[in-house]
Amino acid sequence: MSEKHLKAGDALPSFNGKLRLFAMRFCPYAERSVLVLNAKGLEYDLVFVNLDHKPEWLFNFSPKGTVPALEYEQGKAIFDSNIINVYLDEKYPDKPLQASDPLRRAQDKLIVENFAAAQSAYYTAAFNAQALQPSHIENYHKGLEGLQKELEVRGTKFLHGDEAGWVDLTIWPFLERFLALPLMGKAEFAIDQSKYALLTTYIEAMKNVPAVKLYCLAPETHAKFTESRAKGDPDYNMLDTSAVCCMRPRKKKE
Ligand SMILES: N[C@@H](CCC(=O)N[C@@H](CS)C(=O)NCC(=O)O)C(=O)O
Repeated sequence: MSEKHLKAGDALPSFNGKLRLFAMRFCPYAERSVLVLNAKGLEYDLVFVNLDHKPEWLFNFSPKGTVPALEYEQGKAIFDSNIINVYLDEKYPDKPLQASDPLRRAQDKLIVENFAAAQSAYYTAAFNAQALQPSHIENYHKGLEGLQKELEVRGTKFLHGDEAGWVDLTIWPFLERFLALPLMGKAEFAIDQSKYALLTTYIEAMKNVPAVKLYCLAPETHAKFTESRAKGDPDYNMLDTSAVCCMRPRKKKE
C-alpha cells in the first residue's frame, strides 16, 4: 500500500494481483468503497492520490479523475462509489450487503437519495461557509430526522438489520464527517443527544462495526483536514496512512 498521496510525476505502484482501490484518505466516497471491501473481507490494495496534483495515470482508471476507482483486473477499472459497491457485492456474493428483497433495496436507495440534501449542506458548511443559508441548516436536520425516523420504523440496530449493510456503509462516511462540524464552529450542525437519541445510539453502533473501525477517523482529524482544504492547501499526508486507524488521530512520521 502506498503510504503517501501520490501526485503528478509519481510512478504507479506495481500491481500485486489484488483488487486495487484508488482513493484519497479523507474522501467520503472513497471511504464507502473501503468499507464495503472491508465488510466483505476482500483483499485489496489502496493507492492514495493527491487530488490537487493528480498523477497522470489516475485518468487511465478514472476518466474524470475522481476517486474512488477500482482496478478489478490489471489495467481495467470502474469508478463511482455506488457503482463499485454494487459490483463488489454482486461479484463476491459471500456476505451480501444489499437487502435480498427488491422493495427493500429500492427503499434503501431512497434513504440514500433523501440524505443527499444533508450531505450537500455539510459541504457548504465545511468548505463554503460564507454561502451558508438557513435552508442548509434546515435541510441538514431534515436529513438527520429522516434517518432517525427510518431507524425507528425499522426497529433494527442498523438500517440494514442486525448487521450493517450497503445502506449503512453508504451513509456512514458522511455521518462520520458531520461530527466534525461543531469543532469547526458550526454549532447549528451538532447532533444533540436530546433530539437525536436513537440516531446517536446508531452512530455509536456504527463506530463499532469492524469494517468501519478499521478506517474511520476522529472528528478532530476530519476538522483539521477540512480546515486545511477550506484554506486551499489540503494536507493530504497529515496521517501516517500506512496504518489504518480508528477514532484516533495518528502522529505524522518524520
Ligand atoms: N459520485 C462520485 C463522487 C466522487 C468524488 O466526487 N470524489 C471526489 C473526492 S471526495 C473527487 O475525486 N474529486 C476530485 C475532482 O473532482 O477532481 C462517487 O460516488 O464516487
